[in-house]
Amino acid sequence: MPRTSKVPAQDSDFLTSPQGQRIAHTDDSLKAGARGPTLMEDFHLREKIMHFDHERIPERVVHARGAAAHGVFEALDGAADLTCAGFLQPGVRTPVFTRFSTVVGSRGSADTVRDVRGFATKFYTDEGIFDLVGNNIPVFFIRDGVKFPDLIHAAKPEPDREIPQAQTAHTTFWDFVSMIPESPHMLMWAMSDRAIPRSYRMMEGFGVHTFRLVNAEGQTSLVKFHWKPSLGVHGLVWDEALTLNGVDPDFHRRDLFNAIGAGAFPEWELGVQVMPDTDDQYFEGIDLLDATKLVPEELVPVRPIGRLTLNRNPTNFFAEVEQVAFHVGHLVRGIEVVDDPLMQARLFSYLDTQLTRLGGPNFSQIPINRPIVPVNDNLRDGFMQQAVHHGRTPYLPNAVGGGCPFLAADEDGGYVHVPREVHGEYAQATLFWRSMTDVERDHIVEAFTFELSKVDVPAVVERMVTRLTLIDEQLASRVCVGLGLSWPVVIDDAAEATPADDDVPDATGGLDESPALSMVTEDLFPPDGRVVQILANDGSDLAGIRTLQTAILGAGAAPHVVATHKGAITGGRAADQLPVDRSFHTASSAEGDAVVIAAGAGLAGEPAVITFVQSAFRHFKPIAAWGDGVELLEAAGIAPDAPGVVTSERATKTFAKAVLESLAVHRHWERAGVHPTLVAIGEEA
Ligand code: HDE
Repeated sequence: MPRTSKVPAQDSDFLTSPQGQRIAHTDDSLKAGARGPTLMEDFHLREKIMHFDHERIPERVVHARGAAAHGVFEALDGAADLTCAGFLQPGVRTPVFTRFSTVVGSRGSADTVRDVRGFATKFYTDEGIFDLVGNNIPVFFIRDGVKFPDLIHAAKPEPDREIPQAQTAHTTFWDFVSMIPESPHMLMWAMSDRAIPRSYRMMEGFGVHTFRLVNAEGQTSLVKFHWKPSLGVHGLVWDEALTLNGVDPDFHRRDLFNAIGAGAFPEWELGVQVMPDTDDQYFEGIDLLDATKLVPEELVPVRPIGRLTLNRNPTNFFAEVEQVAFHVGHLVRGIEVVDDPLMQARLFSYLDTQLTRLGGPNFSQIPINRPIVPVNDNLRDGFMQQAVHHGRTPYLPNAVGGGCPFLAADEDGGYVHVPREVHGEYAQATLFWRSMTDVERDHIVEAFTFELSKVDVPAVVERMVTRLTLIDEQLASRVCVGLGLSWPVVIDDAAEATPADDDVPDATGGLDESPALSMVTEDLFPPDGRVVQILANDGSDLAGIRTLQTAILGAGAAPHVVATHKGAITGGRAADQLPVDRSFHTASSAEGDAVVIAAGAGLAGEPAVITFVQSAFRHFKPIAAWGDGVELLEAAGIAPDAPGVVTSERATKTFAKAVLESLAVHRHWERAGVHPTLVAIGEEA
């Protein structure tokens, strides 16, 4: 549904001033002589410069860097008994706008940094706006909003030097979190590959907090929201993330924009874990008001209630992606928040921040923020008021205005809060570590080692290693190997190491492991929008490349021909030409999901191409070659029978099918050997 502005904007064929005067000349200012001085009466100059001077608005305090898309949400029949929310009744379709973001970096920072990702969706429902403002990680660093400014001050660039940008790998972040006993669970997630997603399209999303659903009979239940991507959950490997920050700092933004542009519409299933609404709001020993805890899916499976499809790119980034204002208090009847102190602070913050960011209290009138239902809010005036309100009774109760607008009772669709009485653990971090596959553990060890290597105060490192010891001794000792620390670390001041947050004896619901926490699975995923790089050159087998291109496109993936030069490559005959998508000057294997070497390319003697193929192999990606393309594999030291390597005499359909099947696995983790830190601590088994 187009969300257009009624403000006159681009409806003249002539260039005009903002006041509508047609402009005859815009290249020179009005001058007294040929070279100046410029005259004050040049209203066009002054308006043009004045407006330009004020084009920027403050970026978001957090989540400044983001990308978004429009789409549609269709309810399945899973929630009808849980909530009276109209948009969750079976078959109802609701327009939506979803914005993904990093947390720490500024607006212009790179996409593939290690960070939590925001996953915020605005539902333009028939009962008003509902915003689900979540993250791609199901828990949070802190459980009380009063600590949020401290967390963000510690994570943002250090204020004396404004370094580093968009990173938590620095002293102040680790100084702070090492003293926050509830943070290790989230830190485990943040140091996992979840924090370097392959694509926004391949992330899970979580509401994080518990919500209360209310059905038509007034019965309530407590739920946790989950978004599950149809493409599966996939990460980059760290080395790729580093490369991409240079090669294409817009990697995630571009990926989303291109996928939607190409018709590979990303999809997620919305689901809920449903828990009983008990007085203490605990479930199996897990505090449902504590955002540092999750409920394992093995205890409460996720019940699907809807499907989100993002199918339209923004028309104007500023008007839509920058000006969209999410707020956790934008709720519709049938959905309520709970007493969780993190949520309660958010309820204040999201409204408040818009006053500075969007310049006043009328931000709901900005096109992207407008509800699609009639509004009559009795709110008046304020900066940038767009409405011309009529009448003289913007107050209630009134008799002069006939008592309008009326209050809506429950049967009129009014939002009625369910009355509630107010009641004024590392176990889950360990559960996370135990649930990881070997390769995921290796990556967590490497991430902690990288981040703590950037910390220049030894006491902070030691405090953090002590915390890791409380999660798992093997984890701590492996990190110590990389940091060159002896283990166990002895802390002089025992008081420095705040005790583990295990006051709740069993916050794991009795589970030793929760496989749902792991990203590395045996599942196969559709290749929609995945990039297959075909390495070619003049003299390549163009017919073979075309066969492969057709098969890849047919499967919904994107073939990129990468050659030594841009323009076109020729086959055996000069007349036969094929367009090149990228040359090796700009292409990196980190941008692709698989590499195929064409016959006849003769690239085996090119050092840059050898490195290209080697890095794809080191990043566990499918690799294939046909004909004498195999020579490049040999030059790169890659055995043709290594896991995830496909070779063939010719580029037949069968070969193309094998490449696509290999792509569905995403990465061939079997290539990973025993991690050196395991050898170092004598646990190589
Ligand atoms: Fe936010 N958060 N947050 N946050 N948050 C903002 O709102 C805040 C928290 C999240 O794409 C701000 O409009 C406080 C948890 C997302 O526009 C601000 C606390 C979760 C986005 C704010 C939290 C989030 C924001 C900045 C602790 C995951 C981006 C600009 C009490 C469930 C939305 C703005 C978008 C944005 C405050 C904690 C997610 C300053 C005070 C937990 C996805 O209001």
